[in-house]
Amino acid sequence: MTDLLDSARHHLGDADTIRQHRRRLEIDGVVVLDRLLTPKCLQLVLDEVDGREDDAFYADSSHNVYLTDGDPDLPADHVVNRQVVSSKGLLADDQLAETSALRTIYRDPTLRAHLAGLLDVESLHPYADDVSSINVHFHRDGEQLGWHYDNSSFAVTTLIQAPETGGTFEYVPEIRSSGRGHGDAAEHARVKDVLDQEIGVEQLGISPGDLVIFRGRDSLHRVTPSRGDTTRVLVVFAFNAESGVALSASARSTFYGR
Ligand SMILES: O=C(O)CCC(=O)C(=O)O
Ligand SMILES: [Fe+2]
Repeated sequence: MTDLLDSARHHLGDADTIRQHRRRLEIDGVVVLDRLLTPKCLQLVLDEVDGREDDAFYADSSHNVYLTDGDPDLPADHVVNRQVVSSKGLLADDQLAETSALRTIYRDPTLRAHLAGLLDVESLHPYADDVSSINVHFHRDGEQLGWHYDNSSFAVTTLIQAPETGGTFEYVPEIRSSGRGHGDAAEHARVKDVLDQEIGVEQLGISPGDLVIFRGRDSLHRVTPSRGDTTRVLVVFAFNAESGVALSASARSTFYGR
């Protein structure tokens, strides 16, 4: 077990703790292991990514909440066609050093077993491509991630550096249970209410070093615009329940620009 993680704080690998975390994920759709990354680890990651905002890929794209092309048979103001803005930048896996502290965390067998247990899958595997497994997101002043559902059934993230203000993770739990497609009329009505700010949304209070496990395929979520001179830095650790899964060429082009 790596000493970059405060494993004692969260009893990583302990069967009872895994059960508790699994239950919390089922009920809330999210589990936060606060301060799992040690201060030393956070400093190592900050040193590694310091000044690398210019190496990142900024899609500066608009998209619908489903991350699809929409439906030309529906009106432009239908939620399937309504566009939100995402402007954050990202460093892909192959832009990170082989010796990165993030790889040590990603490969740690105790953490992986803990995550597999709480996600109720047999084991977790890296992506079979050179871009997806570990990503670093930068949100500079004014940058944001618009409302969306994730393509993957779960996400594992860690905030490395918070902006001065903004950059808040907001979500609406369990807004659909299909996990795929453009949804039905009831789901469209709920999405419309979120986009029109007609219903309240949850805000996840997180600090640097917290590990977040989130079910993003059925919960609409976004990151509000960051404000100030301090860049929001967030790491996404992407896993698969099966081995050999690689990103499609079109998704690679959309999310990584190559
Ligand atoms: O930046 C975050 O906190 C969430 C990132 C996210 O939702 C995503 O990468 O799909
Ligand atoms: Fe997401």
